[in-house]
Amino acid sequence: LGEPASLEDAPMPSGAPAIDGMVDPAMLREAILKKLMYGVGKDASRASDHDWLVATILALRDGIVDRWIDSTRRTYASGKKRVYYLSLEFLIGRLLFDSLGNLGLIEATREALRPLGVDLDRLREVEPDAALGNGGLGRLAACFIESLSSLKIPAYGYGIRYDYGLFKQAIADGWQREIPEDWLSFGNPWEFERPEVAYEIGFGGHVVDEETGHGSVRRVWQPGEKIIAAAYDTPIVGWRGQHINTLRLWAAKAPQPIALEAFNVGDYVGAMAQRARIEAISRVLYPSDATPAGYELRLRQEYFFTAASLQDLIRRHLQAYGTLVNLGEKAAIQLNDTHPAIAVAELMRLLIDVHGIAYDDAWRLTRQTLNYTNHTLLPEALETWSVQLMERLLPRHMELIYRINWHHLEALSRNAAHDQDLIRSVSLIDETNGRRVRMGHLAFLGSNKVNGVSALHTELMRETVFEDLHKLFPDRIVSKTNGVTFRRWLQQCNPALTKLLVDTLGEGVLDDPGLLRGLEAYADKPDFQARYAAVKHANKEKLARVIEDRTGWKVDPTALFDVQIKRIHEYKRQLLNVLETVALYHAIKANPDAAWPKRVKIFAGKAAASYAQAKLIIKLAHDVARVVNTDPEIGDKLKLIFLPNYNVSLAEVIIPAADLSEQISTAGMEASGTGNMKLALNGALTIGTLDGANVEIREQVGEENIVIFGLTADEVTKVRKAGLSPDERSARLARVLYEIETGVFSPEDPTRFDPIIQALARNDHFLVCPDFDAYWDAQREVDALWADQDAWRRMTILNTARIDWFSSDRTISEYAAEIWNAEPL
Ligand code: B1N
Repeated sequence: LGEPASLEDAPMPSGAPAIDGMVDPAMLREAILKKLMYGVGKDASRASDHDWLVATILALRDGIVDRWIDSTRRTYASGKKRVYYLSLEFLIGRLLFDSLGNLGLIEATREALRPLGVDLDRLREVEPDAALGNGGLGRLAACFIESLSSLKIPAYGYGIRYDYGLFKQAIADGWQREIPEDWLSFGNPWEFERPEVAYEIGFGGHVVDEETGHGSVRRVWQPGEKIIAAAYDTPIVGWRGQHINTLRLWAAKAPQPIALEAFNVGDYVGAMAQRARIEAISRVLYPSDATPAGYELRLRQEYFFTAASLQDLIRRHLQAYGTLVNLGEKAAIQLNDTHPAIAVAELMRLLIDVHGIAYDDAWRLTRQTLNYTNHTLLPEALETWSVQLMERLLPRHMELIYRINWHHLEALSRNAAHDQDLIRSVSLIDETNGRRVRMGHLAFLGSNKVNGVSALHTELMRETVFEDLHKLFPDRIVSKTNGVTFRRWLQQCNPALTKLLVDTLGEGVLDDPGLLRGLEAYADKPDFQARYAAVKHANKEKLARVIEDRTGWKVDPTALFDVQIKRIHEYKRQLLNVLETVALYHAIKANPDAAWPKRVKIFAGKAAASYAQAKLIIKLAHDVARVVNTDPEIGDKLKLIFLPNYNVSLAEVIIPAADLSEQISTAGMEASGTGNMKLALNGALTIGTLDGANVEIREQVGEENIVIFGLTADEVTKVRKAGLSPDERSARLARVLYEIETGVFSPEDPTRFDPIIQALARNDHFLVCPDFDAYWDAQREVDALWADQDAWRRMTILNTARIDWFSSDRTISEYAAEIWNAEPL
């Protein structure tokens, strides 16, 4: 497809970067008005908020481009190693305040727009969320690319430019409905289409021997189908605008000749159908979180973006160095879960078949360059692809996987390991259930380092799914506890708390979260406590308005705001929380005059479109809410709220307003969690199990500043082995279940919740019942803590003070030092 020119080849800008002029509101206003006129084609008197938003972004983008090119040039000149983060998901959310905040232009932009009668905060709300991800894994990728820029590490994020992001959730009569998320319908002013950066991606066909002319033959893949991957670039601005990296997303396009050939023989409609089939690859994000999609289109998506990204980075490397022998020294590739794990075979294919490198050298280069992050141990979430499908779609890759497996198993037997069970367990091919390729094993073998996302999760990786591989390669698995970017999850979403922190600790706290530790000295000071509490109260008033607006329920902002916000999944145990709500309802009714603290239980989250049990839990929450929220005897003592359409922007409103953070997964099942970190940072107390990063949050904030309950991961394993008996339920839990089972909350359909009741009765895999009483007790402990408001404030201030380690800057610094061997510019 010719030599793709790109940003890297652009001429050096002359003079001072345009952005420096933007700190002057008058100049910025000029720039925005020009963009409105010539970029949007609108007159100021007729412009809508959306027109103003586009004009503002376009003006800002001009300033960004200068620095972007400058960053790219400095990267080239430095010769430093580049990091490539391959992820099928980037859950970015809105970008306006990310970029403005990091450039220090929020106030200047506000001033620029004000005389035009335009309110920046209104524009902020108009920007669509880029929801190119499902949940934690995709949001982590977004935090990581922001931290990579902030740390000035030369990096690219690579992913797919889905036309449709994660579906919008509507609630109709308590049931979830999915609505397409058409985020591009008004265009995307952030991105640059790069028609010159395009690669051919093959599928199907067959592999043939070709004479090399030196008396030997080589294997050549002749794909039956070719698709174009076209690049779209978005600048990712780092803190204080000092470095800007690129998020490069690929869109699938049909190559012209296919359509033309068919057109020439008269089949115009057939040609168009073919085109639609091809372009379906980047049409829509798979809406499953921690469960595999398993369909052919998913494998096509995975290979499509992986192959395009590898071709692109190899082209860049060759352009700079003219050879691939130093690929591992100049490029580090991070595989975000197994979704891009086909990279192991694709990189081998490119090195051997396209660049003529010998197998052993290619394997060494591959192993030097690739690294893999595992994000879940749920057995149903571990990706495998049937050998038959792989042979049909990626025949050369399947050959290479067999060869990699042969070398791997051969090395085993050379080391005198003839244990058939061991061989079966470490083989790349799972033979137990039809023949399937284990993508986790492939990623493990092809990587330099393999990491888990919290200390506990990493340990469980070593003990469970990768037990035998870990014994063979004991140095390969390392732990990299997740983190979140404080720019978005403190500075942007909670400006009032940020101001209080800056007033108290100085500006430096924006650059170095370690300075938050200075808050410990203020935790007991009544005037600081009062200011901290006032910030929280104002944030809760704002959330209360959103709740009324979106659900119609009125809530009291002085009540304890108890939040569980995350994907709906049985292992995350929203059900446990709903059951406790019912038990609390009973207790208040039985003793209405006791000193019950007012509590608002707030839920938000989407269920995978095909996950019936999760959707039923959403319905149960709504049915319980209908009874509890309208009971005059209960009043403000208890409210259950389900906020629809949880996304990044809604999280930015809920998190600063939360008092209590629910992190109650079955121990051993939540790999890390990242909402737990955001909530603690914003001054919510955690109620949680010893799971994922909760364990490390407890270590950091101190066990007196977190409420831990329930079975540990080890105990969960033991209880599951021993089996449960349903008659061990307390009277309190039995009554709750009895009422749900007999239709007290669903009189119009008394058997509605039978699937939930049966799941608990049959084997209760997620141990909702065995943990119920401990959870109830922990919640009553929370009631008691809340009753002493001074003590409560002290605890939450200490959470903010001691959460600094969970900055994604720390996480990325660790990846850079211990996995990538990459340095900042
Ligand atoms: O990744 C997050 C963790 O904080 C969460 O604990 C973990 O559940 C989450 C298949 C996944 N694991 N696996 C996925 C997402 C989409 C998909 O198609 C699996 N998401 C997680 C960040 O480490």
